[in-house]
Amino acid sequence: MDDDLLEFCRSIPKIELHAHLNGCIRSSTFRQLLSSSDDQNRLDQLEQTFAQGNTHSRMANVFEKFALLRSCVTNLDEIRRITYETLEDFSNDNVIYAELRTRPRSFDQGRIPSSAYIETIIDVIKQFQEKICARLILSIDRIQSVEQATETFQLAQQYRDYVVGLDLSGDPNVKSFERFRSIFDLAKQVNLSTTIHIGELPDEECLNENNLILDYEPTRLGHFNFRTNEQEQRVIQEKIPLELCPTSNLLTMNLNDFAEHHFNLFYTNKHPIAICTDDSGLMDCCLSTEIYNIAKSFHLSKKDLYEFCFRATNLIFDKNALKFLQQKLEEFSQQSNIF
Ligand code: 6MZ
Repeated sequence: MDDDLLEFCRSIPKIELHAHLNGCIRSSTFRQLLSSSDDQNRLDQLEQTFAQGNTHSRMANVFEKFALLRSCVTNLDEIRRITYETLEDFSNDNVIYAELRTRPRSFDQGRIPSSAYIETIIDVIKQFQEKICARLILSIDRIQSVEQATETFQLAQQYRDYVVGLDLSGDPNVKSFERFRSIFDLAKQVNLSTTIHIGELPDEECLNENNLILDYEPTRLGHFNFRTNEQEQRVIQEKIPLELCPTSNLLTMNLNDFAEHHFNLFYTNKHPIAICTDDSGLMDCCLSTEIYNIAKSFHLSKKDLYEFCFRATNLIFDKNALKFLQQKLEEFSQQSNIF
């Protein structure tokens, strides 16, 4: 391991643009929240069998873990804790700006509404504001109804001070972008940025859905693991920014090495890219090492990395934070003598 490069990746001020809040849960916290031994055993089993499968079964495994996680997070205190620990972990890793995404949820059969869920997260974001500038992206889950998704859009409007975007995520087996298209159109009308998970499975239906997503022209795209050459060229020509999550992509795509990751293809085309963690807790990764692994695999120098991180700041949804982030990076470059 190149310690000097790793230290550089740790110390450079970073931005995180693709992090699912509940997926960031520390594994120790996840274990504590699992109440029954049956659930503990199920988690053990899922962890043991993950690596055996192909992309489809790995995805199924990950989504079973998400279902287990969802069932054991049952109140606002737990969400407060997960948000607190997530921001603490990012801030300790020198992440200075983070867009956390989450699907709003109610607890206690609706007695605690989704607005309380969002307010709890915003409370913690405020507590951390001296250490890290955090914003929210609200996620529509592919399995939800149009009514539920409309409620999420309305919540995004209600909390615009902190909510900076709308996301589509969830089990990629469910091809539902078309169903939600009208809501994403509304988002455009009110200048709410959008990011859509695209190309997560190697199948025909997924490739077909990619076209519908590209026709919509979202502000950013997540993953883009599986795509046709035509779709690839379209994204490059239209300069639609990509959120790439190396460890998560490597695991779900079943790649042997970071060197097989599609980062380089887009990087060499000077495409706008952000390196992100996706689910730092569940995937057991952090942003510094994600950046380090990519730098190592594709022979990026410190100067390349600095320029890459600087360019990525242009992709944030809360443009008010741009100046502050770029200043932090400039201060860092002056102190670290990379040029
Ligand atoms: C698609 C993903 C994902 O919303 O409860 N999520 N959706 N692809 C992925 N790549 C592996 N990783 C996470 O965070 C957890 C939820 O984020 C989505 C899933 O719907 C998961 O249940 P929140 O905070």
